[in-house]
Amino acid sequence: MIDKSSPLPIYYQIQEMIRKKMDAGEWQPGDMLPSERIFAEEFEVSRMTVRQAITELVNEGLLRREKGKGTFVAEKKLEQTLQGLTSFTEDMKARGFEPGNILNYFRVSEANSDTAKALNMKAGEKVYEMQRIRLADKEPMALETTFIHADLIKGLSEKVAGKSLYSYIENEQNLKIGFANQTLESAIAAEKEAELLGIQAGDPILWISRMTHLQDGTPFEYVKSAYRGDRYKFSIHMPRDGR
Ligand code: 16G
Repeated sequence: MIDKSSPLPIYYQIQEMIRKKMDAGEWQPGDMLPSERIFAEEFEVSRMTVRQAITELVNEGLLRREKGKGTFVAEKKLEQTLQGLTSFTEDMKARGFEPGNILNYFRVSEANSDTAKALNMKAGEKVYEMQRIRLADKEPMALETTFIHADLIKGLSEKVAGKSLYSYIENEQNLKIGFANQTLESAIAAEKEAELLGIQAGDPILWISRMTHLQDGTPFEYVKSAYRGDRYKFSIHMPRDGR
């Protein structure tokens, strides 16, 4: 399969071969690849060449290396569109995943200056604060820390926090959610986030900060979320006439 007389570099040919096997479903997410030594013997190339091919695919996120174990086909990333305001529960259901929640804490607290500014309230006023690990088919995807304006969204409890917040607001409180403003920043996971997300400290994450408003423009929710960089990609539709 490797053509040494081809002008295409050998490491590139090895990469293409790996990509093809993945596209064809011959190698599935979670499968272990043959070792670099086996590849090198099979293709009669140096291990360095094999390593170069694999390292690039690891950097692209298609493969992942596990220390002392080997190289594996990475899980496919979930693609999340950035237009349209949806909830985690809705996003997961739309993709055929079972949404899940691990509630780390739920409490009533006082807004600090940062939260007060985001929610247009005075520092010290009452907010609900909760932290949830959001799961797709039982796998951690994101860690959300949420602050809710307690005078606007009444009656929040641990029970509600364990389910869909947006569904509670719209269907049980009969309020209309209007729009959100959101920022995305790349970062690396600290020890604490890594442990909760089931990744390693130093792995890439995406910090998303969202401020959500009711239809009349009042902000009710301030959320800071850490999304797993190895499982998420975001897409956006950009019409030229939207300038
Ligand atoms: C999404 C939102 C979060 C919101 C949650 C409600 C982002 C970055 N975050 O995770 O702000 O609180 O959905 O989901 O998109 P729920 O209704 O399932 O609780």
